[in-house]
Amino acid sequence: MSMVRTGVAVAAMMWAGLSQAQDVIKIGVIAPLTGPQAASGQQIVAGAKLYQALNGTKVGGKTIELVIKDDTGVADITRRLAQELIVNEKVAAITGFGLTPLALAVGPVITQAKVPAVIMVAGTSMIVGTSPYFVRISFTLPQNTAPVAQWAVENNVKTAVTLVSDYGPGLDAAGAFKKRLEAGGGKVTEELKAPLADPDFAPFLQRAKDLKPDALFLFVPAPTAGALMKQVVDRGLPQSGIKVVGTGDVTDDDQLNGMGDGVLGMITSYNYSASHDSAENRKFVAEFKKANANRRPNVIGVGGYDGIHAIYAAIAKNNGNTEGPKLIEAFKGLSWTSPRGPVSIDPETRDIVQNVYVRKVERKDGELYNMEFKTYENQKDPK
Ligand code: VNL
Repeated sequence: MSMVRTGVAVAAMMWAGLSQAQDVIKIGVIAPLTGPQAASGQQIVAGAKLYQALNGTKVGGKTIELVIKDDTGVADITRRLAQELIVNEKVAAITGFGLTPLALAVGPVITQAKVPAVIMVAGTSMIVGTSPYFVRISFTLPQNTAPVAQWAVENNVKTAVTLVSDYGPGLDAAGAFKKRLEAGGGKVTEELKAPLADPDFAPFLQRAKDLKPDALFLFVPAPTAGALMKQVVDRGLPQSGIKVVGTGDVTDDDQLNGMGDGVLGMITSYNYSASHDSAENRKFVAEFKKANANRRPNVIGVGGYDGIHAIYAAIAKNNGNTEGPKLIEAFKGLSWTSPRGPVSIDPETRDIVQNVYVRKVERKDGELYNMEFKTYENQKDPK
């Protein structure tokens, strides 16, 4: 009798364990939490955790569990972690990817395993086309560059020099700037490229100053912005008669206050500003600061937040079914109001469609902000 009862009890416990496992959906978050890109990883994780803190962990009766891993910004580690998360943890999707090479490294893994990967940061245009399982909620560099190039055309810039980090997003940004400026009658007179790792910007900035163009266009990945802009300001470029412009990566919200008054007046275009004037953003910024020792969210923080939102929305749309081929379909055509403004996922390309804003660095309430003054609505990647 007691053996029967024990058997029943064990079976009941096993059943409880099994149904509990089935009720949990694991999502792998791979981010550079240490190393030179650590600032990006911290923003990803802070944004992702904030989404769960504000919206709970339940979707369609299941519990969403984030499994967070540090790839240290090294692509081979990103790939290995993706494999381990898929094979051992049985994650329904992976997300994160703080740099273009880190996203590209997981393409073959997700294609083979048929597991969706949601890109929260990487911005090189071609990434999403390399696997039918990629979705992007961040931005593309051509998308974020075209409006500031248009601003240059409209503000009498006839000659420009471009200075970018020498890898995918930098080449995309420089190419997009040149295309727009030259379509508007201007000319890029020199295309400078600085190494991605440990760059010394001094010789490039001196070269740009000597060339005396009407404008200097800049792109570096956001965590490098502070180092670049210190050199730009120290060399007096903004005062030299050259209009210094860029994508919003170089006036990164996470570091803008540390750049000082030398960056006042700088024009950039971007998909997100911490000063974006909407109810959703005011709440997002206030809650992010509260949860992160008053740190300001940047484009990557909002990427972490929106990436988890997109995953929740896709799982909800499928009533909790997370089979890879069905889950990737559910991302197509999603639309929502992000802290950055209205966004959607293009069902054809799986890339983000969003507003891009032209902004100017101004002082507000004692702090530096990128103040939006012109909006280009519903921008796709301008292929
Ligand atoms: C990339 C593009 C990375 C823009 C960034 O910061 C950024 C990338 C980490 O595609 O590697 O601001």
